[in-house]
Amino acid sequence: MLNRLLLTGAAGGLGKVMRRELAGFAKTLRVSDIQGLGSGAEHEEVFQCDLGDAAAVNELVQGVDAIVHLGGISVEDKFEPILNANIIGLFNLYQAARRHGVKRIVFASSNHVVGFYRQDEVLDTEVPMRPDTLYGVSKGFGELLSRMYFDRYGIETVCVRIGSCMPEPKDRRMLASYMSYADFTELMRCALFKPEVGHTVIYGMSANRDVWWDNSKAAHLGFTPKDSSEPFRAAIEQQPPVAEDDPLMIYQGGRFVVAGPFDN
Ligand code: NAI
Ligand code: 15L
Repeated sequence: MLNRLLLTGAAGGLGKVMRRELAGFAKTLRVSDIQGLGSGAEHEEVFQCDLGDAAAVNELVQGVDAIVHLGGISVEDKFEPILNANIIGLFNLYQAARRHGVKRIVFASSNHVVGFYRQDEVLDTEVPMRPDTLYGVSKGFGELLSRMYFDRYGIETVCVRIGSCMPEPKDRRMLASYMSYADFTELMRCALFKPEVGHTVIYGMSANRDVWWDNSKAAHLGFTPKDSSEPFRAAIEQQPPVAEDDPLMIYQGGRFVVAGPFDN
């Protein structure tokens, strides 16, 4: 068990679930977000701050053993908020981790770093990135930044290219990209407690029937998903048909490949 674990993005969809699930991983769970998080349970410390605020992030990271970093912009957006949260914010986090001797971070990357690959391709974790959005580019930055902090300072990071981690898959594409909360929690356990992880990239998916991603190069994490999108297939196949040329059915990133806004 860790002494103190920091969870960022704790007010988000996945963060709310992890706030509950990670409680057993550390004596103290420090939870953070730019949004309010309530007063906090007995085992929690609550820090509300903007990841773009370097001084606040420095204070946030002080005294923690490890970080599960879910905070940031989680879909396509204008460049400014992505720059603040996902690029400057991530730099602030790693700088603080270096200063305070944090040894391990789990970084919520995204399948959108490879969103322009087609759905009939199977990708391992070393294929060239083909981001589908500015959002995807920012996650690619995070993977590179964490690599540099490992090579220079020995801070270990597991970058999880999360597929679609939500209560259930919402459309045909997510039958391949779905990851259950239980499988995500198990991946967090592997990523936080395996003795050595170095710098590892892994796709975050359940044991789905249709597979776009090959995690063999991350086998040392010992992660075995148990759930699958199959129980949801029948309901999803009842949805209205999707046109063959709809990006939802062509690209791994689905409709993110056409998501705006590029307004300047
Ligand atoms: P979410 O959008 O629900 O949660 C993100 C949280 O980050 C929010 O609570 C938000 O307030 C916080 N945040 C945004 N800007 C911030 C800032 N400047 N400072 C501090 N906090 C800030 O996203 P979700 O679904 O919970 O995802 C969590 C992480 O996992 C995100 O980094 C997302 O990119 C990544 N991810 C999630 C996937 C999923 O299927 N849920 C798929 C791929 C990646
Ligand atoms: C992501 O990166 C997003 O954060 C999430 O909201 C989902 O849309 C997911 O990817 C996806 O590709 O389904």
